[in-house]
Amino acid sequence: MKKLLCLLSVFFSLFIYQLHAEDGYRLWLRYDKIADPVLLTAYKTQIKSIYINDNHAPVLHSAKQELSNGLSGLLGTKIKIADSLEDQAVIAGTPYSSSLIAQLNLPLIQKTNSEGFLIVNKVIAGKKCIVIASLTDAGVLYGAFHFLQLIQTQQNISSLNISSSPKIKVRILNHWDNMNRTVERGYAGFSIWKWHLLPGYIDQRYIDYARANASIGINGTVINNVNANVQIFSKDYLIKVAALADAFRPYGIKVYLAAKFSAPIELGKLKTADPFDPQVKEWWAKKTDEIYSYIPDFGGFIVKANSEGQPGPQNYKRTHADGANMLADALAPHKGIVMWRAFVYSNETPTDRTKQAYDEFKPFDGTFKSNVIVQVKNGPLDFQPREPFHPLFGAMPKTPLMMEFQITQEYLGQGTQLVYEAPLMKEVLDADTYANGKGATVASIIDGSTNDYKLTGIAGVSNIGDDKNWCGHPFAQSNWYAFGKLAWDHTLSSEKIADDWIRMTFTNDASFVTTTKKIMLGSRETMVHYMTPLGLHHIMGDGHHYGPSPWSDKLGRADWNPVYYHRADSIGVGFERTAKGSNALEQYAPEIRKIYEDINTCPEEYLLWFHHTPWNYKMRSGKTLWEELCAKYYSGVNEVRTMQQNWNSIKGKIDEEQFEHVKMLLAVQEKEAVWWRNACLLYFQTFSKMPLPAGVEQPNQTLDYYKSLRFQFVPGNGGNN
Ligand code: BDP
Repeated sequence: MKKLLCLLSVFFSLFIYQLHAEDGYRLWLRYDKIADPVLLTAYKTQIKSIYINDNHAPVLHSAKQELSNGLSGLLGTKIKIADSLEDQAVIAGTPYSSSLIAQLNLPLIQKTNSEGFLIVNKVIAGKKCIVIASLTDAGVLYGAFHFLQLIQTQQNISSLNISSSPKIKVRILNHWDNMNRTVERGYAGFSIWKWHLLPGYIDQRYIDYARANASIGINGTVINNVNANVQIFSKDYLIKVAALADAFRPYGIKVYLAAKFSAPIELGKLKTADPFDPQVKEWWAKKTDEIYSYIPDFGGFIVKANSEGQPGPQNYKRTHADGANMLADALAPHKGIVMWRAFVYSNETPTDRTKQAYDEFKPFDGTFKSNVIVQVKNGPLDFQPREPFHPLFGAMPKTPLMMEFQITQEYLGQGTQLVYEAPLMKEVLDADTYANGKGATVASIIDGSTNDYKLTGIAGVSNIGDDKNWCGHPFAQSNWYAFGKLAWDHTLSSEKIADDWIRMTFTNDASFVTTTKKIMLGSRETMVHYMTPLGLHHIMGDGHHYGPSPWSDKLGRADWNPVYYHRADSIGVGFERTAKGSNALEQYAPEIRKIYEDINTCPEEYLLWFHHTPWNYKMRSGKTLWEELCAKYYSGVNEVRTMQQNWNSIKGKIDEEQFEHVKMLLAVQEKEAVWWRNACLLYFQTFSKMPLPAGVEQPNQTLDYYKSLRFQFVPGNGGNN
């Protein structure tokens, strides 16, 4: 009996050890020993050593280190770094770094682009090996991470024949980090850049940040907010930026900066920032040279100009192209690029806000210098739960356009809600622009294949902060991960990305993977249901954008007010964007116009985006619009409750701490979903004058109550709290 108890206690402590508390810091790069003994033995017989001739090349060295740490952790035994080829080795390198790889004559040029890689099994001089090869060091690093992922997700590695290359060149995070370390629209703590300790102190986080990015193929980062502070261009700060660049370089990550257009005035003490002024041009040229003197591989600038109060070329009656081209000239000698944002709209312009970017930029197609790329948000408004794709995609064949997604969940539940964004990103990437006839998807525009763009790019507004687990909500990490994966290969499915992420982040346990995947894959649509169903948009709280506030009508600018967007009245609800209204539809291809213009063929998820629709309009379900709206809001709440039940069903499969963390946040999400449903339906009911569905949970508060709610210290809203 005593023996049995003893055995039980050993077993129990082992079990506890297996499920020890995870703090989320390691992200998807957990390299814990493989639990399945059969698999473990199989891998151990196939991987006995690592052979990489890195010649002190920093990126190759990172690949070597990652393989060594990763494989040693996963196999539970120190994997030898060999200095000659042995049996069962993992070899990695380029034909230039390794004569062995050169001799293999792998089809690198035929099958990969410069950052791509091959992973193949080979027998070399009688020795069985796994070869990770690329034309560049960065490609080797990406291949190394990919190989580790295969093992983390428990794939067979005995007949590998993988070739993978990024479809887009610039794959970049945009940090909206302020220099005082607040993060605009950040819900995971303060900025991870400790400016006051730089350049002397290099936080381990910078290195782990670069590793995490490299593991998903991200190759650039804008480290400061697009609402930029010119101090970043001061000598003191450039030296700090250079220290960060040094920390990221071994992982193939380039640093870019957000440039404020008025920097020549604010920092250079010039009288103007007119892009045609010779002194202004000279100031930027000199400043750019100075930046490159500190950071020789500096990537370039992102610019938010003439948008939401930011200065820009229009202050001097110049165009966006004039402004972008002036900066492009300063960067060109160094091979830097300008990412010029198309997120522009003006209160003074009487047209529909969603039309303004197209109106501003389309006329300048073909006039931008070759090192300029125009950065366009996924939709024409502003990162809403659902928007149609931005009409500029497909409309500027002679100007490279890059995508801007918002990874941080400003409008998608902020720090409290589980919303997996891959389905949102895929919906946009897969949308057909009909630019060159059928089949010109948004993805084919931004990867350059439709219009043969030489420069291609994709940006994600970061959700990273100094929270221990980086992104706040444990599931928010999946959005950083998904962005990187889609930036590399937009043909991947949301499901595949979720599957890999769950296995690497939590566990390979089959029931956990299946259930969690179900939760993730449905979560975006669920959020749309309880926030902005049927094409509603921009009905969130003022300023901080937290919670519902469809009644808001007091903000300084008409186009910041929710009432501008939903236009509810006694007849119906929705923004008329057909020819009968703002005619925003005219900015899309005729094939799209035709379907969306007709209320009877317009996809219902965009109904209220394009049509002011009568409350008693008959939906395809047979319900009236009002009944359907109610049904959607109710189903959104019910779906959150199902998410909760599903999560509860997998208790015990991961450590208690993370399980409880998610569980508590799901409870918050349920409350917030109820809040959205009740507040929106009670408000819209004042126009529809129709009853809420009978026999279901009724709002337990009045509309006045919801209107009276005030939230003072919502994170992410900078100085406005
Ligand atoms: C909006 C955000 C604002 C950003 C702006 C932008 O509310 O904080 O500065 O986008 O993208 O969504 O410039």
